[in-house]
Amino acid sequence: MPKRILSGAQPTGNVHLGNYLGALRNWVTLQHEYQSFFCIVNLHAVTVPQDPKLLAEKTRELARIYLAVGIDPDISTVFVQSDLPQHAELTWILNCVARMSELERMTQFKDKARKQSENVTAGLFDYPVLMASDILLYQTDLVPVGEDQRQHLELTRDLAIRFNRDYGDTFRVPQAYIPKVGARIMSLSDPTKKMSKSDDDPNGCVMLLDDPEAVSRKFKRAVTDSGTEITFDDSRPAITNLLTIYQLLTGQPTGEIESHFAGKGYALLKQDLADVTVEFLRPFQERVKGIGAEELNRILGQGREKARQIAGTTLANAYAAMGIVGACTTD
Ligand code: ATP
Ligand code: LTN
Repeated sequence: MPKRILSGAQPTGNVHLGNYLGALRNWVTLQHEYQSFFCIVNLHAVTVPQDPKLLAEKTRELARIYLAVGIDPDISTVFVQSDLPQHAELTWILNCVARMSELERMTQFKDKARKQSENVTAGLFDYPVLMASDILLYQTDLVPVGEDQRQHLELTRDLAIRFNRDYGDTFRVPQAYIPKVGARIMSLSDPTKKMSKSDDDPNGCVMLLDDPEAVSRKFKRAVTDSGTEITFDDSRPAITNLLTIYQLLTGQPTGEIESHFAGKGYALLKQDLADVTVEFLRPFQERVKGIGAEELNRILGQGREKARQIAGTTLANAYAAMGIVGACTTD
């Protein structure tokens, strides 16, 4: 049996190059090697306020993006988190295993709570437990995510180990799978911060659905380092970030890229990078448009059925292990 992977992204805002290069792109490769589950985590999205109409639209748009980047629904399971009530049910169970103190240590919670200060929901605090449920329900071996999710993965492992110890072997203990190159794409306007859709400066972030003009403009305005050298060098984070994006999109080795740009100026690097990005985005955006509503319904329905079989069994086992009997685990 091939090992199983599961990952997910929130249907909020717009998907950007950081999401693609740090996450989606790896999923596409991994699906050929692993039994793969890719989830659209709309229940995570509502841990902060969302416009209901927009959330519904973005949920389907993200499913289209998964498919258009190359996730193949015939070999991978693509599904929407809220279509499986088991995610919310297992979250309750794991809430009774997780400790307040360990959730209080989560840096993503602390960052997000600081930004919102007053209206921090219990759901935001509980976000990592819902994520643990997503992962543990499918007896996942590996979880491909960006570096920023490492702490959540550690928590997931701790919860699985604790549950198994206290109630008997129920969950497979998963591992994070964090790619070495491109795990963290930085903002074009501030290379000390990760590229993020919540960036205050919209020029820092190239969206997968941006038109060619926006792509060129954003790369043209990208900040650079002092000096003129175009080489991969950790002490020059802005240029290294641009070169990393170039490398991931072209697949060329480091040395080849450095000699291509040797003696050339930053303006040319930015122009080349914009061209490469536009060429990558054009067919992708065509595919997004080409996925009709009925086809999407069929794919997500098929994903839900495949997911339900596994999630239902795991949840039933977890209930039984805890002595929660007579519980209805099918919907
Ligand atoms: P944002 O910070 O833009 O709001 P996010 O982390 O909330 O992004 P999600 O949609 O939840 O985005 O995550 C999708 C995936 O993209 C995750 O695996 C996350 O680790 C990854 N990711 C997000 N930003 C980057 C980045 N700048 N570089 C690499 N990977 C990233
Ligand atoms: N927290 C993740 C999204 C996420 C996820 C998951 C990733 C929710 N559930 C399960 C992997 C596995 C994020 O913000 N990127």
